[in-house]
Amino acid sequence: MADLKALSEAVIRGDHKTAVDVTRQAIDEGTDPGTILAEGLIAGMNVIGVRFKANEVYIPEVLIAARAMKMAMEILEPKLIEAGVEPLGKAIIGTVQGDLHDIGKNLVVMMLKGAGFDVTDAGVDVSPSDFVAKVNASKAQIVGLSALLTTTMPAMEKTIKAFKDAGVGAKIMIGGAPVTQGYADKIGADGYAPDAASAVDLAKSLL
Ligand code: B1M
Repeated sequence: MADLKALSEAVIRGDHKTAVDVTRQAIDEGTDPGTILAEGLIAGMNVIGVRFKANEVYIPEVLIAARAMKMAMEILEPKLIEAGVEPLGKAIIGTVQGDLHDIGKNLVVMMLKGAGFDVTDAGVDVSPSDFVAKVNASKAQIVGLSALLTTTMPAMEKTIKAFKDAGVGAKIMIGGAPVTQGYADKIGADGYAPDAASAVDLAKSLL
C-alpha cells in the first residue's frame, strides 16, 4: 500500500522520482486524491516551509522540494479535478511595474501552490492596469505584489490605488527585500510577509 509519509518525506528530500512513484502507486490503489495531496505533498511542503523560516534549509532545498511536488502534481491534478477537490483559495502574484526580479516571487508562488492554493503567476514588470485586468480575469481572492528595488516600491502604491479605483475586492499582500510592515501599512496593503513561508501563513489568514 502506498505510504503517504514516504511521499511527504520524498518531497522534503526533493526526491522527485520517489514522489512521482508513490503518487502514482497511491492513485492506482484508489487512494483519495485529496488525501494524497494533504497527507503527502502538502504535508511535505509544510515541513519545508517551517524549516525555511527557521533557517534550517535554504533556497536550493526549497526549489528542489517544489520541483518534486510539481512533478507529482502533474499526475495528481487531473484526479483532483475529477474528484472535485477545491483549492484552499485563489491567488495571483506578480512583480510590480519596472521591476524584473522574480526569484523571490517565484518562491512565493511555489510555496503557496505547495500549501494548496491555486496560484496564477502574473509575471514581472506588471503595470497597475495589467494587474487589475489579470486579477479580474483570475477571480483571485488574494493578490501578491513583489518588489526588490526601492525605486519600484512606489509602483506597489500605484497598483493598490488602481485596485481601489477599479473596485477590486481581493486582499493585497506585499513583500520583497526593501519592503516593510510599515510600508504595507502606509500604502494600504492588507499584509506584508518577509519571506515565502510567512507569505503562506499570511495568505491563509487573509482568506
Ligand atoms: Co538586482 N538588485 N538589479 N538583479 N539583484 C538587488 C535587489 C540589489 C539589492 C543589489 C545591490 O545593489 N546590492 C539592488 C537594489 C538596490 C535597491 O533598490 N535598494 C539591485 C539593483 C540595483 C538592480 C538593477 C537596477 C541593476 C542595474 O541594472 N543597474 C537591475 C534592475 C532591473 C529591474 O528590475 N528593472 C537589477 C537586475 C538584476 C538581475 C536581472 C541581474 C537579477 C534578477 C534576476 C531575476 O530575478 N530573475 C538581479 C538579482 C539576482 C539581484 C540580487 C543579487 C538577488 C535578488 C534575489 O533574487 N534574492 C539582489 C541583491 C541581494 O538581494 N543580495 C539584487 C533571492 C530572493 C529569494 O530573495 O527576492 O528578497 P527576495 O525574496 C524573498 C523575500 O523578499 C520574500 O520572499 C522571498 C523568499 O523568501 N518576498 C516576498 C519576495 N517577494 C515577495 C512577495 C510576497 C511576500 C514575500 O508577497 C506577495
